[in-house]
Amino acid sequence: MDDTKDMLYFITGNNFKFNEIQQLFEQETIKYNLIQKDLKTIEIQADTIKSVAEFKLNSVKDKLIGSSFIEDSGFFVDNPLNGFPGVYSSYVMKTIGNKGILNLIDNYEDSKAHFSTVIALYFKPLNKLLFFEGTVEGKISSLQKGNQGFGFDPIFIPDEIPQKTFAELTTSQKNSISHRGKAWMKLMDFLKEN
Ligand code: ITT
Repeated sequence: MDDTKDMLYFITGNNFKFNEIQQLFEQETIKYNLIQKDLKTIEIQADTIKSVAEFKLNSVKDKLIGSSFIEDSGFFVDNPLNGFPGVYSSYVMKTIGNKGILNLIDNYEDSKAHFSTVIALYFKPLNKLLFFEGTVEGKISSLQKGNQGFGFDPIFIPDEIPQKTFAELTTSQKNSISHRGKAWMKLMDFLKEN
């Protein structure tokens, strides 16, 4: 760790997410050390992942000792499930999982899906809460494929790489097109300017 740099805390209990962000972070030259903190956050059931993210960060606001961010992600099957599971993604992953989602779909060729991420940053120097969003569009694979990544990755085929699921990509390939990668780039642009 570089003692001359400020700390930037990523509050998450999900090590897969942290590893993706850490790999992106290592490509940058910025005045921060990135540190994972697994604080118990509260995830409310709201209509948008932005409201979930805002509540999640505010639920630990009293415990923050420096600039800190959380992120909330959702997986949306736009066709044929009208956006389900969306804000219910964690619960659906724990209950019916990828197999359950695949069972709800007949026509994989015509399916449409996306991932969205909202990063909520508490930026200490300005005492401000800021949001950075990222989305990736794609469709649903008829079979679970690949063993990289996590969560819904084995059933999501991004439009940019139409032959492969997210779980068949390396972390750096996924990061270069993913919801999380895009939200992260916006956060980086902000931190470099401030
Ligand atoms: P936190 O501690 O950061 O809250 P979490 O695992 O609860 O971690 P989310 O609520 O943001 O994260 O994620 C909702 C669900 O979506 C969860 O089941 C994840 O596994 C899944 N998910 C999130 N990002 C994903 C990604 O990049 N690829 C596949 N699935 C993802």
